[in-house]
Amino acid sequence: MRMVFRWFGEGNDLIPLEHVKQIPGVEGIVWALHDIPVGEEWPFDRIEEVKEQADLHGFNIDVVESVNIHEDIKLGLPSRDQYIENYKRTIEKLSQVGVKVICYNFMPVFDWTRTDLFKELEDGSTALFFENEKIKDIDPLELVKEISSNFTQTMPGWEPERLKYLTKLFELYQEVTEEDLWNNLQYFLEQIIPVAEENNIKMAIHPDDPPFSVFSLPRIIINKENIERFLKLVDHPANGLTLCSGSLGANLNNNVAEMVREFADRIHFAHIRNVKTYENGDFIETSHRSSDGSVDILSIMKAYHDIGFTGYARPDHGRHIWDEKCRPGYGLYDRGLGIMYLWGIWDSLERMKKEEV
Ligand code: DNO
Ligand code: MN
Repeated sequence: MRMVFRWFGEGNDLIPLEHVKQIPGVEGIVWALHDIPVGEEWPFDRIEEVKEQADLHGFNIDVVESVNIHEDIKLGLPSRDQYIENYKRTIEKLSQVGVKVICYNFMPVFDWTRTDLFKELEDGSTALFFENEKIKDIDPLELVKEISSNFTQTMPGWEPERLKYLTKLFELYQEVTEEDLWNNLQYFLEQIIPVAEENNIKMAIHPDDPPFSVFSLPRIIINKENIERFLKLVDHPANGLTLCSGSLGANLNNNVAEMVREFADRIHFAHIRNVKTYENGDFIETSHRSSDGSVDILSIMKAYHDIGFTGYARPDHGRHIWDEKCRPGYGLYDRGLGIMYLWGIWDSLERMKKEEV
């Protein structure tokens, strides 16, 4: 397991890389050019700039999260071909600086969806929260306004240039069924995977978050059956997964440890976090500890260990603790604690394995 840490870039992330360096066992940053509009080709000098910053701290830049997919590709519009070409050029450039994994998602309109970014937990910390009833009643535009008024930095997936087109996008998606979305994903993959392979890059789709339809938008990367279907769309190692325990875990029927075993050789990137899910469909993000949420992080780590996982892993969202002023879900402290929990489990498993021999 190769531990990495998501970092939003110089001037865009409040956490200095010096501090990330103080978390044990982190070898790389998970990065992106967050200010480049979705669909555009990434400029090579900007990519090199990130490499230089990472080099200064001895971090690798092997994992990019995310090169986002333009809506026209998801919608299957004729203009998608140009955006797919841009995506290919970006893959080629990323490969030149040694990138190995590209995380992306295929969720219509929104990346993750929550109703509250700072919901208080019993211990006074706050975390991202999803309230099922609220989602049913609220107009998506209202939610976006409410959510965006709570933070000043741009959140990936919630970029202003995308949100301006929200009403139009919703209209366009009215015509798109789940089957259409599958076809549009296949069209994208059939063009992208050969380029990824040539460039020694693994594509790693992130599951939908939450793993069910929100605002009547189609959602497809949501459970084991659908992931099986996804992997067969282009049955090649370069067409792989970012297995996110917290996203999938928001559906209590998803057994993430089982998925780790089943999809072992196609998991290129592991997102590890916990959520507490309630019967009414609400869920809140918790600490990484197994006993704090509904996702059995211990079994998941055991599964990764059993398959001999050598891919990249990162702690996913954390809570906001110790009065840290941070980007929702992406503070330093709780993700640092998360990493130590994950290493604690991993090291124990390693030691036990050695002692067995
Ligand atoms: C949620 C997070 C996501 C993720 C993107 C990947 O679990 O990991 O925001 O970054 O969906 O494209
Ligand atoms: Mn994730």
